[in-house]
Amino acid sequence: MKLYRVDEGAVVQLDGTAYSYEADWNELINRDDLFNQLSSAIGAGELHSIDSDFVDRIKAPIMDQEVWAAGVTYYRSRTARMAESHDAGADNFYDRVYTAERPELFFKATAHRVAGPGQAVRIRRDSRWNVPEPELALLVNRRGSIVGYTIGNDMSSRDIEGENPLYLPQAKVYDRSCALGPCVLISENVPSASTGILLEIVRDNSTAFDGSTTLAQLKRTPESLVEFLYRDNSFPEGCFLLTGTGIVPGDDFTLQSGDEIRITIDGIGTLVNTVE
Ligand code: DO4
Ligand code: MG
Repeated sequence: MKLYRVDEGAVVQLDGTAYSYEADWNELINRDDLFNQLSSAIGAGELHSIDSDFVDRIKAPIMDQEVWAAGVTYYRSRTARMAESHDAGADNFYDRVYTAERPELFFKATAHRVAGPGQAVRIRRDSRWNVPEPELALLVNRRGSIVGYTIGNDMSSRDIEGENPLYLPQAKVYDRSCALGPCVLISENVPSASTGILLEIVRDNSTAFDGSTTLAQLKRTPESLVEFLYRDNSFPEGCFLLTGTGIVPGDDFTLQSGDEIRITIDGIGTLVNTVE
């Protein structure tokens, strides 16, 4: 079952049929037993079906949720981080966090910094080396339960991050440094290890970069990341938690204005954004 946010509330999509659902987004995603509630409402004929053209009105699936992110959860990310921070003498930190019990978790965005499907993401003006980070994003309710999954783009300035690990918030948090969507897959089960994550960057109508990974490469479980995030930390309206990237373009690649970023996760869909 897929849940989309639109101006008037939400659209629920089940077995190819879309149903309109007027509800406050913050309240909806924090309901107990969301999956069964929505299934029962559809089964009981309480929702009316709508045309598929709602897809032109989809918003980022976020209102008052914070966005947080995990880092160095894939071996590919560990390698890339160690290389970019080697000259600063910081590679050891990334090596250690990959195997440590405590994960790297950092604040990423609030709703006004998030681009929805089809909207532009940004490169910060004081950076010269930038990449998208395609990540499985968890939607976690205020009680710390994972209620769904969406696609996240953790836009990152690699030169700023590599210069000094203390610059991480500047490399990661700026206006429209994050994209989420197009929908939330509402599911009681974590997507399987074989779930594919694909990234394609299109420049001047041809592929400038493509790469893929699977959730089998994710070193930590979603539940363990959430457990650390919610330790002595409350989220009154729930939160999104990006689970880290396993796809990093080569060191000679940087995003440019006009690039189209296409991120696909099996079972969820494709999130498309252009670079402003
Ligand atoms: O350690 C820096 C951040 C890494 C990150 O965002 C990732 O691995 O996805
Ligand atoms: Mg990341």
